[in-house]
Amino acid sequence: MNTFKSDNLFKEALRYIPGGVNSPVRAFKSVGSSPLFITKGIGSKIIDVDGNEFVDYIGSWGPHLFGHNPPFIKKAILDAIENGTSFGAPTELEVKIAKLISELVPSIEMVRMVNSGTEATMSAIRTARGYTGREKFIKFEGCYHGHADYFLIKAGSGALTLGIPTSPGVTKGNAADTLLADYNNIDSVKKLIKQNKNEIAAVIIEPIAGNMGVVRASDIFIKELRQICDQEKIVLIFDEVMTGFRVAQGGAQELFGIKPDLTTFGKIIGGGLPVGAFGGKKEIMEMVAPSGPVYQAGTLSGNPLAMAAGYAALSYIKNHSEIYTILEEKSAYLENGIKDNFKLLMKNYSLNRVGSMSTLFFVEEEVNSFKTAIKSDTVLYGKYFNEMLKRGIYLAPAQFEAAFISTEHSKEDLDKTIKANFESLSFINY
Ligand code: KE4
Repeated sequence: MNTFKSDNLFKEALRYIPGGVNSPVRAFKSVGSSPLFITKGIGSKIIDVDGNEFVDYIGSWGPHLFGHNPPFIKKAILDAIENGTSFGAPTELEVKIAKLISELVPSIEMVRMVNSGTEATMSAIRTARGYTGREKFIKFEGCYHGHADYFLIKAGSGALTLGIPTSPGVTKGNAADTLLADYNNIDSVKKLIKQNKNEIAAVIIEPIAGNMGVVRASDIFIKELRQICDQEKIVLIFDEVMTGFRVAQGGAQELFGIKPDLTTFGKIIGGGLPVGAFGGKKEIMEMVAPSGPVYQAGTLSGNPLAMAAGYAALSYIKNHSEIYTILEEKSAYLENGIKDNFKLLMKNYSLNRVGSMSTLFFVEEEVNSFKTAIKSDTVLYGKYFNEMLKRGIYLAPAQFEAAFISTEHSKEDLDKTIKANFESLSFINY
């Protein structure tokens, strides 16, 4: 595979940009190769500067539920740009998207738009602190909620991949209020609550983790978490930046049948443009300025272009709930093909999937916690990644991430992936 132009661009990028990338996980650092510079995305494919075409399972890390540059989102953006890009003033579309989100996700009585998942989660924590008057919060080891200081304590995603789950630059003061529990372990939560009675403002969780690789919380764990937060008057925050509108029309909370107090969103709600959001119970959200004292702001929050793209995406989701059946069929087909390969190769790797997000862990035991996820052989994952790339399949360049299928992934794409998976697993194991 010719990577001449990408290699040269990467050398130049390293001169001007830390690590040559604008987000660490893109650097291919943990898979031992150099990143490809992409020029175009269309449907299920991406094309790099050297003309190589790949079946894309990153989908910009989750936003592209409908594949790259779907015509209906492209049209919405082009129509919007005729009227300008941003006014710094309220627009009708912001009211419409807020209403639509609350229709699709019943726990959302009010919602505030922001510009990234990180802004959404940090604002949700601040709001929970303002609402309860308490300062501490519980997160789970291996979950990633963006890069606000107090989240970068044993975080997942790129922080875990690069071996910096607790980042330098995060002060002791900031870290002091972050309490760490074990995913899927309710006793670890009870212990922290006992030790910090009436001091905990919130519990934040990825109800289906994507940032330690895909690990689904158990129904009983989520149910007990809801019960404990009710008893202790702790704000339960579902971080659905990745799962929102991905795993179901109403997100992970629809699958669990559990209503959190606050939910954070990102990725899909921006239709490929920078958007995040946080919302939930009216009595909590009315704490947010200017209706309440908890300050939160953003120059480009709710800007017309991003709202046009996001509203087009969410409107399609509202009017075409059948896409989740289609995504499930495609994802199950791929899962079954890969598991058939495991049988042929007498390998018992762990393939975790919820809807159209999945992770292949290179460990031969069930992965249902952070402790089992990190048993995965990341060196073998790196070899697998590069073999799949040679065969035209573009996976996450990191073990502790999710792969995403879009409505545009064809049977031909999936068959090509199953074949490449067999050949790659054969090659790296022998
Ligand atoms: P952003 O600030 O990157 O928009 O969102 C942060 C975030 C919050 N919560 C969850 C559950 C998330 O998955 C994310 C971001 N996800 C990563 C992928 N694992 C973004 C990719 C990257 O960091 O470049």
